Parts: sequence; structure tokens; C-alpha cells
Amino acid sequence: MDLSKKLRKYLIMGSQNCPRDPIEILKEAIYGGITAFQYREKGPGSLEGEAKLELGKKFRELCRKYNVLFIVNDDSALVEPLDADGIHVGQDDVDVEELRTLFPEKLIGLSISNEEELLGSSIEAVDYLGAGPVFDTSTKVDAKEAVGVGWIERVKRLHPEVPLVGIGGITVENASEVIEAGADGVSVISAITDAEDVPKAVEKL
Ligand code: 3NM
Repeated sequence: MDLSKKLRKYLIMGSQNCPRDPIEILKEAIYGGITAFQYREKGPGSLEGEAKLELGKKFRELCRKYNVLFIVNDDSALVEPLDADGIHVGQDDVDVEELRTLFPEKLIGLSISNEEELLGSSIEAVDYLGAGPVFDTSTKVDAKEAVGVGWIERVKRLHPEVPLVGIGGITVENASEVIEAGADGVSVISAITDAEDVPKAVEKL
């Protein structure tokens, strides 16, 4: 598998992001051509416990059926039950070296938002990086300050061999700037979940 190609159009989503049936939105996004999906059930209004697991199972089966990469956000307890392809974590979540020991065969993604995080993280333990927020976003309440596409260039220059996706405020209109700056893919929530025509939004991305 060429991971950088599989990360090209990367939908992140939990039920809290969905103005309508999450399963329908994922089906439409798959139909439109997403290559990767991250199950991120987090923040106000998100599901917990059994309900979180059950929704995850439905998402997982869809992704398996249509050969879309399936990554879980942060929650390492979901990795095995959902047979996820990998896990994505932020700087305040489980340490990536610990994750690598726990899941030697899984993909590990790490978010990097600033120079300190870039130089202080164990990049050798991860399979891909998420850089952002590239643009302002209102989807994540505690998102850090927007860093612009220059941040994509910086991370790629330091780690040209590590697949990289941009995150935060990416839309159909500005996605090309992120790719031109050197990202292998774009990861988005609202550009897809809030789209009137989901397949078309994915195609345009
Ligand atoms: N992580 P939208 S920004 C989940 O900067 C997430 O690490 C971010 O949502 C980070 O595509 C973000 O709607 C929200 O802007 C992205």
C-alpha cells in the first residue's frame, strides 16, 4: 500500500459532526471517492461506551467493503475491537512510542501544530503526520491558532519521507493550496459533513 496515496482525501467524522444520519454521510463520501476515514467521536454531543463502539462497527464495515483506510482517533481501546488499520493521536494523547509498542502492525498518525512539537516528537515512531490547523476552523473548539500553508512546507522540508496531510479549515476552495505546499492529502470534517452535495464536494476536493 502506498500510504501517501491512501491519505489523499481523508474524511474525519463522528456523530457530533453530522447534521443528518452519519451512515448516509459516510456512504455518500465513499461514493464520492474518499480514500481514508477517521472515526473521531469526540467533543460536545459525542457518543460514549457501547453506542460509540456500535457506530464504529458500522463505519468500519463500510470502509472495509469499499477499501477505504479506517483509522480511529485517540481511543486505543477501539483499535482491536474495530480492527482498525491505525490510530491517530494529538500531542496530549497517548505517547506515540508507547502506541508503537502496543500496536506494532498498525498505522500511527500524529498531529503537529508548531515548531516545538515538530522537533520534540518521535517522528520515527509514526507512519504519517497531520499538520495544522492550516486555516481557521470552528469545528474543533480547542483548535490552536491557524498556521497557514507555510507550515506544510516546513514539516515536509524536515521530513520529506513521511506522508503528510493538512488539517483544519480546509475547503473545496483552498484544498489545492495545501497540496501545492507539499501535502500528500487533505483531511477535512465540515467541508464534507456540511456539504449539500457530499459526493460532489469530495470530487471537487
Ligand atoms: N484537528 P474542519 S483542526 C479535528 O489542528 C481537528 O489538529 C485539528 O475540522 C488540528 O475540517 C480539526 O471542519 C478540525 O475545519 C477540522
